[in-house]
Amino acid sequence: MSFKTISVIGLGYIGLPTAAMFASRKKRVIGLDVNQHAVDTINLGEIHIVEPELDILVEAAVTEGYLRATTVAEAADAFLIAVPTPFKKDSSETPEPDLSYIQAAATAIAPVIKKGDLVILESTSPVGATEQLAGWLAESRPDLSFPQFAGSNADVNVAYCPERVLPGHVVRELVENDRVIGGMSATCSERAVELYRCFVKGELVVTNARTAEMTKLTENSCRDVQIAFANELSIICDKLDIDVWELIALANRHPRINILQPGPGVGGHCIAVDPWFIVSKTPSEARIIKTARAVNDSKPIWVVDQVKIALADYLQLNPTKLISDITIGCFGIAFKPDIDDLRESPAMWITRELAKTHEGKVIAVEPNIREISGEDFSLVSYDEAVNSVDIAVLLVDHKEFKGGKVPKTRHIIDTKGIWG
Ligand code: SAJ
Repeated sequence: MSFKTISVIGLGYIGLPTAAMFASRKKRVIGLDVNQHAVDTINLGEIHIVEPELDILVEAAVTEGYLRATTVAEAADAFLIAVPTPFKKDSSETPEPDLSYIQAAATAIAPVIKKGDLVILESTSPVGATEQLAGWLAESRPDLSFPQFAGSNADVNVAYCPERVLPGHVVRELVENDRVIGGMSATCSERAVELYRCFVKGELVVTNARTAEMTKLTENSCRDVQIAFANELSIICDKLDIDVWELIALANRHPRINILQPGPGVGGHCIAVDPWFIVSKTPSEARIIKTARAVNDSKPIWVVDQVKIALADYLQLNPTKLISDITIGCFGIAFKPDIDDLRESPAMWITRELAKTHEGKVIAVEPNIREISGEDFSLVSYDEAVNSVDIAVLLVDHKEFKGGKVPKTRHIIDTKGIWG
């Protein structure tokens, strides 16, 4: 049976592009979200998030009548859950994943699912979350059978199929990337492959649900560990008076070495979060993964300390100046280059920390953001900052800064090595 109607639950950075992609293949798509503003915006053919090319896709999908958003679940042939999975904000050393959004999605769709439907979890999740989702659905619908009991004969098929797209390239990567398909039974996987075949040109590689869940966590944890290695090197090199950028470039000439780049820390809503999903399940075993998190989380603190050292040096060289006379300029506040996303941004954390603690002025340059309010620092133009800062802190390697004017001060803390 082919999929005529597809419901996408959670219309955020992953759900909305996925919904638009199915709609572009002339599937009837119903987008479900709890955010009325998002629903209204999409129904006008507009988007509430920043992602290249997505606006054109959504406008076409809504205008042609293939995509419609709602806050109330409706019947469909396939349900794709793409809701957030943050971790719980408690004081424990190892943050625990919060599956309440997945549970809420299960509660919302349970009344409308029927025999023959396919339910897919796309949200980054701890191992076992897909089985948990199937458990919640089974509790709500005792009249239907699910794969944890009925295997390939289940009335409703359930699979885990993680996204692995890079923000800023989502529309292209959704189509081109290979995709891991983790069904709870062979039939679940077959049905999921059939669904994604609608638009995915990459390979659809089948495994079981638990392995698919762990694959996604492994990819992001691997990157976190590799970045931690680079960040640790940068601190070691600072102590030993070695240029870390030159060092990495030299080491990377070895045919089997590929070291990533250090920076002010690791940001975003994936790499800084997902490793905890492994650590919380296996705290005694996930030692490198946990240490990498600690190394990356401590890097912004190290950068702030570097600024304090620069401040002391500045005062020593300029004894007539007071600390309150000194202007610190932060170049970049986004979590990575050439985007406007501030989520878990180490650059933003550093800028805020400096603005909170420094007695003088703190200004910031962020080419991808026009205005900012409620902060203790102000956004200024690149030119203004270059000409007025006493201490410059380069935090993001935005294209505007690469090869751009270098601030006129000898006190530069360049966390990305672009003003060398
Ligand atoms: N970073 C460094 N040094 C590097 C590379 C990155 O410090 O050499 C920093 C960035 O500045 C940023 C953070 O790491 O603060 C994360 O950036 P990223 O570009 O590595 O990753 P994300 O968070 O934008 O997207 C990741 C991707 N995962 C992998 O590359 C393994 C993407 O494919 C996933 O789909 C996405 O997470 C996700 O949604 O899980």
